[in-house]
Amino acid sequence: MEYSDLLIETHGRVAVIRLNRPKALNALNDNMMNELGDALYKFDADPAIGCIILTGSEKAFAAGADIAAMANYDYADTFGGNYIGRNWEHILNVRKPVIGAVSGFVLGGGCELAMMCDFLIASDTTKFGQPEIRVGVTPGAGGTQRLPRTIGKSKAMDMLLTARMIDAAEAERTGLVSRVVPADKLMEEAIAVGTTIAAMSVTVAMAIKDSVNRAFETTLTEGVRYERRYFHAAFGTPAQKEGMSAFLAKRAPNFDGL
Ligand code: CO8
Repeated sequence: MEYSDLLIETHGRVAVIRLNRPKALNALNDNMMNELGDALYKFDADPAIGCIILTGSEKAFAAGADIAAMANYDYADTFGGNYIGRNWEHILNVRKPVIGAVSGFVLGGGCELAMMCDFLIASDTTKFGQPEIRVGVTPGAGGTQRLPRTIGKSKAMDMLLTARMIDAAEAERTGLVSRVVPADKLMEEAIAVGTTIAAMSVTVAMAIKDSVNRAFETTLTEGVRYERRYFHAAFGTPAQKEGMSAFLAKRAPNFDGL
């Protein structure tokens, strides 16, 4: 598939998917979401890739769903024929780690997409917001659900009800992002982090990701039980043999292909 709204690169075992509709600040439309799903699934299935980075431009990761495309929809379009959202959650099916490397505007559906990544590295120019209320709609891809779980109810309500944007420093304080770096170092840092992850066993990385995500869907006791199954199963993998024997032999592990 040729992509018109994405740019794709690989750096060793790290794939970079870049949202690319610069004239509309990467506003997310149907075509882009279809292409994103296609690219994510391809890299998830590619044994040469161990980690995926989702990014945008320095000015905007994404300024939200495409308002021009949605403005004239009625209920039948959104729920029925066009069904906005049918192609928004492919990213949640990706089993390999997905890092969001964000900069500039991360708004509305852009913030919701970012929150579907496994963790976020942000440039110091990033602004996060859920300004849907200002265009007369509620969030529709998890903003009212993932944001309060991530940053707490009070700050989430503040952002969702006032449309206030928060900057990268506030986002880091609240736990929305894991690292903040200067804008001109964003991709260097993200690719370095991605390379670190991709050098681990992809099987174990996928198990950890699945187990962490389980924490948001179940009780603590069930979650720990789920984790324990993966821990026991790890002893059936070549990665455990390699990792532990490398440690005991005081050498670096080689998880290539494991
Ligand atoms: N949709 C379409 N076009 C956009 C969007 C958008 N979300 N954001 C910016 N653009 C376009 C502008 O229309 C403009 O185009 P043009 O040059 O042709 O006029 C271009 O990008 C540049 O934008 P501005 O001139 O406005 O740039 P500024 O630097 O002055 O302002 C802002 C930047 C603050 C980001 C401003 O553009 C803005 O407020 N954008 C809208 C933000 C917003 O409201 N986002 C939420 C949209 S609703 C949503 O995301 C719902 C998601 C639900 C998903 C559900 C799936 C199931």
